[in-house]
Amino acid sequence: MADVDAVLESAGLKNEKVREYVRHWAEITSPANIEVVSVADDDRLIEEALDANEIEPAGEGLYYSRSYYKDTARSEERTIVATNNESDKGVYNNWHPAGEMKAKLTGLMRGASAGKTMYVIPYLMAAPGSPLEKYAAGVQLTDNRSVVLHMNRMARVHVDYLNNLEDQDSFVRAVHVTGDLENLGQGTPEDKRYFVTVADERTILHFGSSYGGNALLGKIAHGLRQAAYDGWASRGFLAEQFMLLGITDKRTGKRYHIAGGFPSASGKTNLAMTLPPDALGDRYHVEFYGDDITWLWVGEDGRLYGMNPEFGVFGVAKDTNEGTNPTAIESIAPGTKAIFTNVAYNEKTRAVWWEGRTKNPPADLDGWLDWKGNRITDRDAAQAGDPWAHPNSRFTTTLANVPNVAADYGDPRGVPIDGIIFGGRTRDREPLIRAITDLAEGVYDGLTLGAEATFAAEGVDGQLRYDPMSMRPFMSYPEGKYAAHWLAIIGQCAEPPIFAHVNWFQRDAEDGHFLWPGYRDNLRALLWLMRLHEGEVTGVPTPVGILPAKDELNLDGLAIDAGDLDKLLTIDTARWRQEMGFRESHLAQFDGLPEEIWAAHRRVAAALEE
Ligand code: OXD
Ligand code: MN
Repeated sequence: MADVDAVLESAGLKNEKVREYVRHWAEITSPANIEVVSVADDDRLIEEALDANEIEPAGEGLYYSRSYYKDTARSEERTIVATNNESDKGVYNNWHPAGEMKAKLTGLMRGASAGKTMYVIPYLMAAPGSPLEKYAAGVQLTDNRSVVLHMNRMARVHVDYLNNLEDQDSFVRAVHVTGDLENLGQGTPEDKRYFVTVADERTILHFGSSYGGNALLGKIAHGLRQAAYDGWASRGFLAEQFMLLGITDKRTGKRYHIAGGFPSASGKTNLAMTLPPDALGDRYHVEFYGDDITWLWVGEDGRLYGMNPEFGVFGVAKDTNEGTNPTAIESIAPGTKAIFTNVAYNEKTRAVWWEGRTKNPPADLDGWLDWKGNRITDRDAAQAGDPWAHPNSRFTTTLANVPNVAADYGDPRGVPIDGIIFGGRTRDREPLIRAITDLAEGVYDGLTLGAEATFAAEGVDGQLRYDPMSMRPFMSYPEGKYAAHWLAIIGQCAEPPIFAHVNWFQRDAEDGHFLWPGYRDNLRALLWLMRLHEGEVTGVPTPVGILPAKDELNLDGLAIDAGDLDKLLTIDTARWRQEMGFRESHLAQFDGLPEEIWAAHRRVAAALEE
């Protein structure tokens, strides 16, 4: 093995605590080489990855990668939050003792990088100078070059972030070892994969995957699980799986910022990157800040501030096209250095394609390979309908490539948050938008967020798969304490944000058509929310929140059936009463849920009975 100290010295890595950590894990994982990387190495690493056939060219300045076919998604069952204190055990965090997990992972990682290069990735999950900077530094070790290429796009990567730390020891230790992917028993009782965050030691140990959702540790484990734990342990901030966007009213000059959580497949990335509908484009400018993570804290002026700790977007490709998300399409145009993963790829033309990219797949099948690398022309009749791309195929691009990225997206002060929204995919019951002005009721609404089970096997008809605040896969401490922490942080705000629940997916009970056009028109609901917050409209009170009066929604340029609009703006009380029963059992799982949350639940239930 290389002389670790000589390598770190020549890379300018001066932080002695980081050096100790690299030495420690290099001894365990036994790589053949060690290399410290920064974003400046990206072009060289791309060339090396192309030469090694780890990635393929996908047009000018675009790249294609394929992960092992059993390694294509985050694995929630194999993901664990460990600590040294059993009272950290919650419902969703899959808690295990730290000692047991560290021993297990050390065993699995021992010698497991033999013959490979260990890349040292010093990163920052914040804009430098952020008030949360001390929670943002990390060093990921990985034996996978493609993971480095992704981290270069998703985080700020440079040794200086670690050299310049005020407390040289305050960085997240994030170790990623790919393992022998073909022999890990993915999804079987012998599954050897472990994705562990040892939250009270700020150490992340992920073994057995090279897919982004398990392997980009800055994003998935640090940005959410570790940061949520740090935010609670310090009583200082919240880290949530939220998008963040800005709206400027060009007429009044006012700017608004809205953050929000949506369970997967509920349109979070499309909303984050939205543009105004054409008819409102002259008046409103919509800016993108982030599509997946927001850290939130209270500023000295008593306002809630938010920032996206990421540097890029790891977006779901499926159904992304010029109609659903034109800004995403521009962000992966030639020259952006975007990387596509597990989409379909044409080995002759270097084109990529995924379901929903165009209405029909390319007509000329010559050269097309599906996400597993199999020729489309070799498919037999039974395979003819199989998707070309994996449903969880992705594009990875930097924030700066998104055409409507906010000019101040890198401002370390973050942006003041005016609204927090929650939204699931719900075919009935949930109106287009209902605003909530009471803090406990807003937090209660977030805790009961859910999306419909997509098919019968996943759940009872009409019952949601609850995903509190869209953090179910990232919960790192008990839900009761999580709720109390939310109440405490937002409770400190002198000017608290308004809450709202949105639903773009309500359908007609008879013929199933979507009642609301969705996509860019969703801005209309958010504009109403901001007007309500400003006291410009009053809305219509209901037991579950304030709904827009019909004439308060800006419908300029939108042709919508009057009957559909009525349904979008009313409450189905009987259906809501049924929902309250499901909510009660959901919340009852959580130990120590604050009385304010139960009181909010009882208030809503009582109002529905009136
Ligand atoms: C996720 C992601 O898996 O953002 O949630 O990639
Ligand atoms: Mn996510």
